[in-house]
Parts: sequence; structure tokens; C-alpha cells
Amino acid sequence: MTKCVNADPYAWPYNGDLRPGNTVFLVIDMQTDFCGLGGYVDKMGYDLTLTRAPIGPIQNVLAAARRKGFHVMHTREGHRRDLSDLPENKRWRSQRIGAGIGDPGPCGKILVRGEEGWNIIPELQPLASETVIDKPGKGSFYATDLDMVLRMRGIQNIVLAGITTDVCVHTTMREANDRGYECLLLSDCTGATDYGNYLSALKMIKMQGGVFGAVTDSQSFIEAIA
Ligand code: C5J
Repeated sequence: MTKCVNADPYAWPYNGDLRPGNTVFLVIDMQTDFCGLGGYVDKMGYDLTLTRAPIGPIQNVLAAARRKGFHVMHTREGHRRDLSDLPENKRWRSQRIGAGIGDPGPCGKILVRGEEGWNIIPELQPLASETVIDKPGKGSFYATDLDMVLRMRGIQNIVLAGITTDVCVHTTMREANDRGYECLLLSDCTGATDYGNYLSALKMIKMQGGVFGAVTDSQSFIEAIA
């Protein structure tokens, strides 16, 4: 029996094989540094309402996915305490916008593992049984064991959520797509520091017949798995 989600530009997944066993809900970088007061994004001066908008919809999907027994995983962007995995140019760019990675801020050292700002926000805390992937870059596959964990569990489909749409979410979706995973982004479960970039990022996924996968919203996904 095939099971699909009503999505754009095609009913997802392409082969109708949507099951808890082969599908993960992947929540990207819902950390204080990206959506909390005093974190990295706040220090850069962006409007936090944009990156906080997905919190409620992600909570709804988390509840539904957990209830139905889907795999759930989370990622955190952050660097080693000695900053040995922080490229010099990434540090330089962050310093020039007033939020130097590794520098002290209101939530501890910016984007450093173990600091307050690096934590996943309380509203979206992972369960003890859920895998958390720590990544030094924007993509969730680069310098991590995410691909290995997904393959060990027989996961073929990735439902993406988190922040920011145009940076870590998009990079991860592109990396996953190139590895043959079938990807779906939930439009109200993601946000960017720039609303125009958010809209463009959604549009880019859907071009060329779904060049990186498909897009739907949390309600459509929840209804499909109910
Ligand atoms: C950024 C992210 N935007 N999680 N990180 O630097 O998208």
C-alpha cells in the first residue's frame, strides 16, 4: 500500500513508501544561539520572531511523529572549546558583524559546544532516545556520522525542519538529496533571518520538478501520518 503526503511539486515521497521505520523527522539547529535572546543571531541584530516562528509547528510535528513511532533526530551547530574545528574565515566573518564565534556573549561563548547558547531550546528538547548530531558546519553531513546513522537504521526519507531555511536547512537538504535520500521540507517548521531568503529557499527546492525534493506544511504532514 502506498502512502504519500500532499506536497509541492509532487506527492511525497516519490515512491509512496512512507513508514515510521524508513523516515526521520530531522530538526536542525533549534538552539538558543539561533532563536534565543542574547544568542548568535540576536547579537547579529536579526529579528528573532522570524527564527522563533517555527517553534510551535515543530512541537506539533514532534508530538505526532513520536506518537506514531517515526525516527526523530536533532542537530546542533557548534565548535570545540579549543576552536580547533573553526575555520579562520568563519571566525573572521562573525567578528566583523559583531558576534564573533568563540567570543563571550550573554549566553556564554558564541556557538561553542557546552555553552548556554549552544543548547537546544527548552521547548524542543530531544528525548533521551533521540540521536543528536553535533556539526561544525552548516550542512549536517559534513564532518559528522549522520549518513552512517541513517543508513544503519534503514532510513530513506528525511522530513526537515529547523533554522535557518537558507543556510543550515538548505545545505543539509542538498547534501541529503545528493546522497539519495528523499527529502521533504515543512514550510512552517522552518525560518530564516531574512524573510525574502526564506521564500526563495522554498522556491528553489521546487524548481526543476523538485530538484531537492518537495515542500509541504506541518498540518499536511500530520494528517498524512495520522
Ligand atoms: C547559520 C544555521 N545561519 N543554523 N546557521 O549560521 O543556519
